[in-house]
Amino acid sequence: MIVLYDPDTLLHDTVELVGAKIRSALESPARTRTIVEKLSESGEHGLRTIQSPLTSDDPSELKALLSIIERTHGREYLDHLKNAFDQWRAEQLIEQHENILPECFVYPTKAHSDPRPPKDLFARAGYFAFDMSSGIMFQTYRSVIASANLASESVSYLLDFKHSHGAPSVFALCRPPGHHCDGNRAGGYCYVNNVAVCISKYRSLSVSGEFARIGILDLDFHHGNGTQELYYSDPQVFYASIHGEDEFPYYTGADSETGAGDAVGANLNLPLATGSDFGEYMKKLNQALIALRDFRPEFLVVSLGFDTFHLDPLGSFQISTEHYALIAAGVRRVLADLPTVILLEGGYALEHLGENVKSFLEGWEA
Ligand code: SP5
Ligand code: ZN
Repeated sequence: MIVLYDPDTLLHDTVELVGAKIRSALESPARTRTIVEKLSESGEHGLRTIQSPLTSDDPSELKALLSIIERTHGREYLDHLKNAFDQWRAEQLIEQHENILPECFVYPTKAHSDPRPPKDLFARAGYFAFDMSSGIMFQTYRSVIASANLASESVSYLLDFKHSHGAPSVFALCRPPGHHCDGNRAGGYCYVNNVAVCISKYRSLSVSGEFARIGILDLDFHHGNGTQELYYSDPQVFYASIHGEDEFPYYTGADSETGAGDAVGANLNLPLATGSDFGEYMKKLNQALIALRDFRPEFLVVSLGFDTFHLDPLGSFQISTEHYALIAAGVRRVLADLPTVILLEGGYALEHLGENVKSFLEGWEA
């Protein structure tokens, strides 16, 4: 398996609120560092380092990536991610390692159905976010672009058998993750939806283009509200998710959410109760896999979170390191040889994250 990594993804390093205290976010650069260390140790996992188009001498690379990202995300939103920190710095003297967190969230009113982004920087941060876990620090945009580029490049590798040696799967060490954000809102540590980047890139490169049937399997502990939102009315994209019930992001993820319009039936939520064990998890996984197989996709994106691990600080499932190999093998058994991009989402048990990733990759390749 080819594993793609970009050191620029280590630059974003933000904070979150726990109670009334600010602490370093659990979604930290150390996550990717420990995975890279683990995979380098064993050597057999085809780790490749990619250069971000933001640091490339060729400006057309960045332009091409932005045109892919802009199929999903609004330009005003992207400009906010890019410029907010520098605007703050221009207004007042601030420390390099400060963070912009939202002051006021946008909400529906009887007077305005389409509120505009406020001028005030911190109010605008609330307009373009749905929670407080998506701070903007001075290097956030660089990592967001590097992360999206890994997603985009993984599709290029997949479609280029010269690189992939005929093995139709690529794993991208994306960071920050993506599945919680939609077109105009950051949240849950996510800023650009990397699954959407993969899908737009696939549509731009593949022979079937806009007609491609695409499956998404979301295995993060949290429901991928952003990804669901983006494809909820799209009959060409099937979204299946297994996640904790009544957990973050709280307002989506019920099994009654089945899609809209022509896409009714192309959205499958499989919530699992707090504390669910591997046996219960595998029942839901098999349901998701059969639904995906029956949809007959030509391309699969896996949103892979390791916050399903029994020791994860944000999860509650009872999944162990060895189970990840069985989960991966289960996916391969039902969806054998389907060209697949796997994107890293959550997973916060730092001491075990490397071995959990390794276990998944071994199960995938077995
Ligand atoms: C990508 C990803 O995994 N994002 C997760 C973001 C979760 N942020 C909210 C964490 C709130 C934890 N509150 C504890 C309640 C446990 N029931
Ligand atoms: Zn998660």
